[in-house]
Amino acid sequence: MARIRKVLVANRGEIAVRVMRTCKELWLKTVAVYSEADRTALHARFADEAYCIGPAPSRQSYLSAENILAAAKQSGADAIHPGYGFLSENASFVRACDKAGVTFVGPPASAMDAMGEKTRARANMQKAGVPVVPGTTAPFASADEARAYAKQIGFPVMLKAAGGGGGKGMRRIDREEDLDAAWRTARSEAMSAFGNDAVYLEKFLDQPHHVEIQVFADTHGNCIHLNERECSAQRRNQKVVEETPSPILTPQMRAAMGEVAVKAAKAVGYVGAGTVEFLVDSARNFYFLEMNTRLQVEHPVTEWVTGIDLVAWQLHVAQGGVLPFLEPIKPRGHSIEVRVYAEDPATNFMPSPGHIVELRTPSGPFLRDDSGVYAGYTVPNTYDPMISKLSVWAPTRAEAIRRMLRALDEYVVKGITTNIAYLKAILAHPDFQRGDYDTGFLSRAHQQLLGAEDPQRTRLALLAAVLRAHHRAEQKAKHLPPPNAAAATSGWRTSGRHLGGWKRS
Ligand code: MV4
Repeated sequence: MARIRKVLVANRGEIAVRVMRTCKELWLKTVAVYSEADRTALHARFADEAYCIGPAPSRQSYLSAENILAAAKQSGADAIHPGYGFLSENASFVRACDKAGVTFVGPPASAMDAMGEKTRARANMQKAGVPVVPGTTAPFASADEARAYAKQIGFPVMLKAAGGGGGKGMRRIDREEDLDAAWRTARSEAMSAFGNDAVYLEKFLDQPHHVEIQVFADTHGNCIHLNERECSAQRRNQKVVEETPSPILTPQMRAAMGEVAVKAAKAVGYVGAGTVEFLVDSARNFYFLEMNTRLQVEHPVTEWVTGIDLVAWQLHVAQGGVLPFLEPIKPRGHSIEVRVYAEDPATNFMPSPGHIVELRTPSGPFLRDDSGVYAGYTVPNTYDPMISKLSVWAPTRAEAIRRMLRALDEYVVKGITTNIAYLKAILAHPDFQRGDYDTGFLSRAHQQLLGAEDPQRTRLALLAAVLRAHHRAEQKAKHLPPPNAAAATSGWRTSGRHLGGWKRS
């Protein structure tokens, strides 16, 4: 494999900036691609060169293999790093890169094919002796076939899309009479999410833990694991807080899951950074769920406890490099990551794009803020509203929680609404502090977490009420009708956002 000199990062936001940082440290030239909505985006400014690859919609820009490869050709980039999301797990994009003679920094297309179709992945894992969640390894031809199988393994069951993971098109079915409706909705959701309406069944595991193992393989047959990440703090199948080590893993479980994850990666000829996801049930049995054939959003927590720059390893392996460490790495300390979103928990987490008037990000000992935004930037409403990831390291879990709370206290974003207060409430919650939480935690604690007062918002709400009362009194004095009653009580006004904040379109 040829030596890489210039990397095109086919992504946007925090991950594009993060990948470029490692490229710069390795003396590699960097190329950004951006859509018309991202003209002022940080990643476009950060790179040595930047190319517009199309209009705002992802399908016409970040998901356009043709436009991305045209930018690679025009810039003379000899490698493409896909980040996560977009084309990062798209086997036909890998084949297009191979054909264009551009190194794809990631696994071969064959490994993506083996793991991308979830029933095939499960069949491959069963063959490799990897324990999978009890269920089928082929899609059903009809609802009747699904019904017969569900009655055989017993309700509740989980109907899932064979075309892709992440919870899209997933439906829990508790009773036989619910199956037909679930069958229809799951298939239509799967079709719109993956262009494939095939569905299969698994036995439903009640409020499992979601624990994943980082694996890394080179092109010389070496494959190791870099321990686990606990990802059970999820809302609507979206990870919110991740940590390593997992509070529920024993050393024996860690060794067993690591060995199984390496077996899974080797079984599909994996190369590069990958993540094997497991569900862990209440009896602490673990089952293969799916494999993500990309670098994950939450990779920084693994970097903190191992001291490894995973993107540097990706670039090293993409040029035929041998894995630098072949014996298992002994991670040290504890790391936690939180995802900071431009969304408003008070309005059911509606995205809150808009102009960032003021931004003060946390800093200090053993803290990292992977951000895709800056003061003065306008967060577009076209893409995922995650604006940054905050991660910390400390010798113990308790110290890591304390450090993260200190960091979140420092984090000031004005002009848009974020989930920072919600994140603080999670870290301060007794169940989280005890390390006793599963995938049902955030929904069980939902009201408590939203209710946690954020002093800043309280002050703004009080100010809003005073201003409104003053305005009413003025209107009355002038014998004018009171302000529009509806507007005065609409949801967003009490959030204080109307005080120079962003107006909802
Ligand atoms: C499951 C499950 C329980 N039983 N499958 C979530 C998305 C994808 N990663 C698979 N997921 C799950 N699959 C069976 N058979 C529980 C999850 C799950 C989850 C489900 C609902 C809400 C949040 C969740 C977080 C992690 C895992």
